[in-house]
Formats: sequence, C-alpha cells, structure tokens
Amino acid sequence: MNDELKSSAQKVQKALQAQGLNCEIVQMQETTRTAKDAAQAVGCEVGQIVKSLIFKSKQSRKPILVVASGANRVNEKVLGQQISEPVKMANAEFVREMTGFAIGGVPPVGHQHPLTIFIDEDLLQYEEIWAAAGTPHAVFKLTPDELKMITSGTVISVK
Ligand code: 5CA
Repeated sequence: MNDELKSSAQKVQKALQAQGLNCEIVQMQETTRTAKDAAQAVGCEVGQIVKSLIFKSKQSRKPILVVASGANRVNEKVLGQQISEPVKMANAEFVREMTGFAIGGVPPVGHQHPLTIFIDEDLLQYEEIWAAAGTPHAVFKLTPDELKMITSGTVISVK
C-alpha cells in the first residue's frame, strides 16, 4: 500500500476535512472499482458499499447523485418521480464533467458542481459503510449519519 494519496483521493480527503470529518482514506492494492470489488477488498457485505451513481434529468439535463447501497439497483422511474422529470443514467463524460472524478472512483463528496443528492434508505441499517474516495483503489469508512451530514442528501427508497 502506498502512503501517499493520489491527487483525486487528496481532493476527497480535503472535502471531508472541510466538512469536519476525519475519516482515513484507505488505498488498496486490489481494485475497488465496483461495489463487489470494494466489498471484497475491505471484507464487508456488498450492501455496505456506497455506490455514487450519476443520473441526468432528460429535459433540464441536471446532474443527480444517488448514493445507493451496493446491493440495490436504482429504479429510474422512482428517481424521476422524486424530481418530477424523467431521468437516465449519465455517461462517463457527464460523470467526469459534473463530479470531477472518473467512474469507479466517484465519491459522495467533493464534486466539481453542485448535485441534487438522494440517499438510499437501505444504507441506514448498517453501523458502518464504505464509499469511494476518488480513485478505483481508494475507499473510506463512515457511518450513515456522517453520510447524511456530508451530502445533505434526501433519504428515499431507490429500489
Ligand atoms: N468504487 C466503487 C465502490 S465504492 C464504485 O465506484 N462503485 S459504483 O457502483 O459507484 O461505480 C460503478 C458504477 O458506474 C456502475 O454501477 C455503473 O452504474 C457505472 N458505470 C460503469 N460504467 C459506466 C459507463 N460506461 N457509463 C456510465 N456509467 C457507468
């Protein structure tokens, strides 16, 4: 493991610190690119992995971030009802442009642009959860309350 954080991971660390959260970012040798990879790398249930998924509203083209449990598939219809506009999954380019991070490392904080944020209620059942920290090899551990605090997201059922 490398002690020096990659610049994308540093960006996340700074964003967390700015929010008063002193989580340690862990850089893994193994890939943490997908929820399954991350669960395997840290040794937790896939449901405890925070997926940060970007959607785009079809008309106004606004970015929406859903922080979902790794165990769940986000129902786009449910999300569309929340914002009163149909949504679609964003492509890799939109993800990078809006968040400043590449797919596989998108964190729940530290984004380039402000995003409308929803939190999957299923994450709240766990004592601790793990989120991506800017790269496909970096994660950090936090509690559901901390996730709510740093994202100011609205808790919904996403399934
Ligand atoms: N680091 C892990 C766990 S913390 C992670 O970032 N998981 S993730 O689920 O949030 O990111 C992977 C997600 O990116 C996939 O679930 C998928 O929804 C999305 N994705 C993967 N490839 C593409 C693509 N080509 N275009 C748009 N979205 C993609």
